[in-house]
Amino acid sequence: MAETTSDLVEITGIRARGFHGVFAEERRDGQDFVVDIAVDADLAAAGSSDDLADTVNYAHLAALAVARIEGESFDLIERLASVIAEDVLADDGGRLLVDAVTVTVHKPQAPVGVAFGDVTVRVRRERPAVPVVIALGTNLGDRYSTLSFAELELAERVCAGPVVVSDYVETDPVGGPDQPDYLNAVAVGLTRLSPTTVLSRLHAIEAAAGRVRDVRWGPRTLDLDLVQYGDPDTGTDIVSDAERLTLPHPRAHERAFVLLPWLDADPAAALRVGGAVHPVDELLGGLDTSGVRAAEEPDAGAAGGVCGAGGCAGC
Ligand code: A4P
Ligand code: MG
Repeated sequence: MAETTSDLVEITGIRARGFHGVFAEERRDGQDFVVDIAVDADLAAAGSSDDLADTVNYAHLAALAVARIEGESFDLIERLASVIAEDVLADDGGRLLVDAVTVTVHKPQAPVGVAFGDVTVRVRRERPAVPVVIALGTNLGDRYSTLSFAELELAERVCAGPVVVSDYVETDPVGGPDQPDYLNAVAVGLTRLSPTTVLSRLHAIEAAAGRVRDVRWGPRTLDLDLVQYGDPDTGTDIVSDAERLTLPHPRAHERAFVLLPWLDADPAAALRVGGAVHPVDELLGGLDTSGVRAAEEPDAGAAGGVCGAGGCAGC
């Protein structure tokens, strides 16, 4: 099962006046509450880009905490800590980066009746497991070994629980320069990682399979696209128009080499297109599927190709 990253953004000592507590005086007079927030997030991109857009802004975290301290009164600081944690998971300022959050609430003026140093409550919340759809494509090297390597890596590094992978399909290349036919598949599973962490794990798996990014839409040993994150049928899917991570994938709805295998992996699949949610079989009805054929796996003994890929277990 995929582990979250060990990178952290942490802000401590966020102080504001609130009216939380079970006693009438606390509700009437208020007191100071102090909050610490630590978010687990993959900071590799920010570490190399030096761009605030690639990390969680600690000022945003502080604003969320202050809004809750000064907002609706709760009896318990356990509740205050929980709602702050839920707010951070639901809204990290559009970064889609937070894998988990730890919130500590201090109540140093609590009416304890004896001299004391501090009272604290700490909660840790992870993202709920949500459905994730990943398109796999390869047209260089030993394509079968590469896809089976990618399946194992997705199960290990991205997904929580079982991953359903479609049958492989042989497909005519769409767009780009003259290039060999592709082997495509779609994997459907659950993840507890943030969308940005999923994307960076996909890039790491591509790199381990020898992917070199030179020609856009050009031939590649392995392409892993995040087609959809969350469930559009329940409105929990993430929609993003950021260039570094567009969700759902902007071209998935027009590609038979994605939709046909996806339907194989999940016959009830649905995809959001321009605000409306469509069953994938309905979207497929409007597409030319003649460039997508069932793939015939070669003899196991014929495998070769990407056996140098780090950790490859498919050869
Ligand atoms: N990016 C933004 N959103 C996403 C997302 N949802 N999933 C960014 C994955 N990446 C996303 O991708 C370019 C940039 O898109 C990344 O930096 C990422 O941050 P890339 O994988 O580096 O380059 P690419 O794959 O050449 O570009 P792109 O736009 O992903 O191409 P497509 O749409 O994947 O098309 N024909 C057949 N038959 N089968 C194929 O699999 N694949 C392609 C590539 C073309 N023709 C094909 C196939
Ligand atoms: Mg791609």
